[in-house]
Amino acid sequence: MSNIEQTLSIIKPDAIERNLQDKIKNEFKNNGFEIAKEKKIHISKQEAEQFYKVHETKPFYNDLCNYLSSGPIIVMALQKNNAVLDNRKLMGATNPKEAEEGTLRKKYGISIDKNSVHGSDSLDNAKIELEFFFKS
Ligand code: IDP
Ligand code: MG
Repeated sequence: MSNIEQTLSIIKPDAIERNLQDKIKNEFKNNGFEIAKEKKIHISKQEAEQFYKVHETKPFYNDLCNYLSSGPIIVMALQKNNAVLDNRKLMGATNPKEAEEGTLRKKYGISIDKNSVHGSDSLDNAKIELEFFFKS
């Protein structure tokens, strides 16, 4: 049965800085994702704080928001069957040191804070996060 979903993916500043965007986009395409929407933006700290609001009580919140607003990012709506879970699998664990071989964070991530990609963690959050960046 088909279960087409869209999930929000972000290529984070550390990956853009190292010019990895085409490689990472090809990884998505080669794994069956269609890039349904895409834009390159540079968000403010305030926007990063809104986006990561679920983490506002975490000790790393301030650094995280400074980081996501530190340079350009590419935000994408990725579409395929089971896109949310499949993207999380393709990304790998939050900490690149713990990520499985072949995953994006293992291949491209530098550290837990510079882990190259974001992906929505549930279908509900995907809808909220897509709306955040692609308000119609
Ligand atoms: P996720 O990106 O795998 O969903 P989350 O727990 O939602 O991971 O955390 C959001 C982002 O916050 C991570 O991608 C990572 O960049 C950063 N982060 C998470 N945990 C830590 C930490 O312990 N120290 C520093 N940064 C962290
Ligand atoms: Mg998360």
